[in-house]
This record gives sequence, C-alpha cells and structure tokens, in this order.
Amino acid sequence: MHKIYTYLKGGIPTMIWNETKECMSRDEMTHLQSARLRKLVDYVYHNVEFYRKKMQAVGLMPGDIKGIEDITKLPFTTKDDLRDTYPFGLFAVPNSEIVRVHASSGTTGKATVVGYTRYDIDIWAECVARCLAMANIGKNDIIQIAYGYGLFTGGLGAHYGAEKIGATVVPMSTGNSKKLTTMMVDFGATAIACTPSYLLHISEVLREEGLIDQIKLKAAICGAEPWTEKMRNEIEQSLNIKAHDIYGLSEVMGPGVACDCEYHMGLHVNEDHFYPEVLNSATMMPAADGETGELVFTTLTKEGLPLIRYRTKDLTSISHDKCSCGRTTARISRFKGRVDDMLIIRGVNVFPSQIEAALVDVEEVTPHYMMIVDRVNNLDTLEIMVEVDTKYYTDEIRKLEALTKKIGHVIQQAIGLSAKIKIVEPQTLVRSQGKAVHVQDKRKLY
Ligand code: DLL
Repeated sequence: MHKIYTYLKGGIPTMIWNETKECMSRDEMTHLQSARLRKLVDYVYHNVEFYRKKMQAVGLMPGDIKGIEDITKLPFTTKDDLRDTYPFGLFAVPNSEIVRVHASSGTTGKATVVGYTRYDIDIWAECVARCLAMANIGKNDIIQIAYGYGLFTGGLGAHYGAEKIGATVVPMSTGNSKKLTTMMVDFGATAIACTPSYLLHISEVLREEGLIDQIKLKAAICGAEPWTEKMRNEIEQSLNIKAHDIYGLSEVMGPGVACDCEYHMGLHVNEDHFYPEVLNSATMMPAADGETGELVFTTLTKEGLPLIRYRTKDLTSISHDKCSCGRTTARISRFKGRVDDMLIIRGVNVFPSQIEAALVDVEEVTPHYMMIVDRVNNLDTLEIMVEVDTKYYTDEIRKLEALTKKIGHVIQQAIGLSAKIKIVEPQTLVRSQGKAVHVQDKRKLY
C-alpha cells in the first residue's frame, strides 16, 4: 500500500488519506488549522487591500488571531465582494503568479472570477484525488470526465485530480451523450464524473442504445447540484455501481472541497485546506453539530484567491464524530438547499429541496420535476410537473387522478401550500447535461 504525503509551505506535512485511511487526530487537525489560519491572516493583511481595510475597520491586527477559535473575530466575505472587485481585485498575487482562471456562470449576476497559482492547482488536484480515493477510484481505472470543461471548474478540476491519482482520464466534457455511451463501452470505462441528473440521463441513453449490459462502470463521482438519496439509489441500481457525492464551489476552489466515503454518512471536508463553519442563518453564530445552518469556508492554504469566511449560502449541518470508515475529518450532511434558492410563494418560504424530498416518498415518480411559479390576479400560483416512472405510466384517467391527488397531498404536507400537480409522461422533462434546473419563476419577468 502506498502512502502519499505532501509537504506544504511552512513544512507542515498533511496526509492524503488513501487505502490505509490513516488520519490525523482532531487535536492534530486543530493545531494544523490554527497554524495555517495565523499565516493566512498575516498573508491577506499584507497582500489584499480589501481584507486589510476590513480588518482595520474593526481594529483587528493579524497578531490578534492566535488560533482557529479566533476565526469568529474575522469578517465575512460574500459573492458580492467578489463581484464588486471584478475581475481580479481579491487576488493576493500579481497576475504573473496566476496560472489559471475560472469563472462562475454569472446566471445570478456578474460572473465571479477565481484565480489559481501553480501551487493552488496542485492542492486542488490533491483534494480531488482524495475524493476519488474515497470512491475507490485509482490508477487502474478509466474515468470519463463528463462535467463541462472551460470556465466551469467541474471538468478541469476533476481532470487534474484523476490524473494525480493515476487513473486513465477520458476528457469527455458535456454535449454528446451518444458518443459518451459508445466510448464508455468501447474503452471499458470503470468510473464517471458528472452531475447526478446527467448520469440518470446517461443511464437512460445506455438503455435506449441497448448498451447497458456491456458497460464496466463501477463508480460515479457526482456533484455540482443538489440530489437526493433516492437519486443515488436509482443511479446505483440502474447502472449497478457505487455513486459518491462530491461538493465544491468555484470561489473556494471547485470540486473536491468535500466528498462522501463508502458509508455515505455525510461528506468528509478536506478541512486541512478549507475550514468549515456552519452558522445559524438568522444570527450568523455557530450552529451546534447536527443543526442546519449556512456553510462558511475559510481557505487555509490558497495563494491566488484566499478567502476568509466565505458565505457559501449552502444549507447543511456538520458533525465532528469519527466516521465508520475511520476518517476523523468533519463531515457535512447532504445539502438541504441554498439560502438564495428560497422562493416565497404566497408568503411561505419554499425550497426546491423540500419538493425533491417529498417526491422521494412517491414510488411512482422519477426525480425529474419542474416547479413553475407564476402570478395570476396578484396571487402566486405553483404548478409542479412531475414525471411518472415508466413502470407506472398509464393513460387510465382514474389512476392518473389518484396519483395526482396523492402527490398533491404529499407536497401540501411538505411545504404547507397547495400546488397544481401535472403528471407528465416518462422522458418529457428536459434533461440537463450540466446543473439541473428545477424552477421557472415567471414572476421575475414582470
Ligand atoms: O459546481 C463545483 C463542482 C463541480 C462541484 C463538479 C462538484 C462537482 P459552482 O458552479 O461554483 O461550482 O457551484 C457551486 O453548486 O455552492 C452548491 O450550491 C452546488 N453544489 C456543488 N456540489 C454540490 C453537491 C461547482 N454535491 C454550488 N450537492 C455550490 C449539492 C452542490 N449542491
């Protein structure tokens, strides 16, 4: 068995947990995080005007941060801060040190640009490699990377990690599902990295093409969008593989911030590089372990775009108990939605994840759904299109009505609002190759 050790700047060794699953103790981790936080605060104070000013505004000097327990003294960073300093204003190094930039899609405003030094790219690859190791993907695997390549961090992020671990990388990107399925069979691909909704689509294409019995796939590393246990089960059963949940965000790095192991008891955070806090969304004070709140990250080792207490807007809970796999790192639970995903419908706060969770209990439907929110005569309306599973599809009006009623009831219980349910035939809703879209808020158009 091989061991991989990385000696980071400052001579502090961190371990890549691999097959041996050997890990630092919690005390060792805290010690490492404290040392890195002290260095980081000093680094941003001297290299990023934005942070120097923010710290000065509250009378904080780098020396005031003695350890990780002082992190709450530090100011937050938001997506707006990145937008306000667009494109490179928060970079801590001159452009001569930046070897790559990525950018967010900018669908909710101006794009946010992130920059990496060569060292950042190495750490990123290492973090993704750890995630792949959790999914038992290694040098003997052939992995198709089917996240988008380009400004999106998914493709290149997963690619470098897969190369780092020594797998044979097939850089598919998105865009051609038939080519992907053909090559999956021809190359004998054993692993795939893509969004969970796209993988469900791939499984449908494999069936349509009559290729499903010819694949050698054993693992998938899915992320970039929220998904449910039901989706995991469906992916695992339809492809006869193990599916792992990988999380990340461009601002903090990209894929590889956290991933779940074979026990699927939450996602292990690479917390020697990304310090996680879960904060009560109302008070922004630390939430207790197990309590849902907003996830906030401090990048402990990034050079190009170090971020202090970056508000991800993702809702989760955290646990510091040792996992059954032996790893000691903090785990975050499957995501419960985003602070900014919240829709206010007839005055009620509704998260798409609530709809998704409610539909899990209805055996007859697939995870494909679309919420359409509109305003008629000044009243909000909610219609939910739900795709019925092929096994249960019928054109018998009586059965469809019964199913519509059943779903309506489940949704009403989940969100406290009545919704118009429209059952649609299998394969009706558009499949996305990137992040799935589940909401059309037509009110925004008025
Ligand atoms: O989606 C990075 C990524 C690529 C992660 C590939 C995993 C795999 P962004 O485009 O900046 O970066 O979007 C980040 O996507 O704040 C979450 O809201 C959501 N997200 C990412 N992974 C997961 C996941 C990439 N596993 C935003 N579960 C994040 C739920 C996820 N949501």
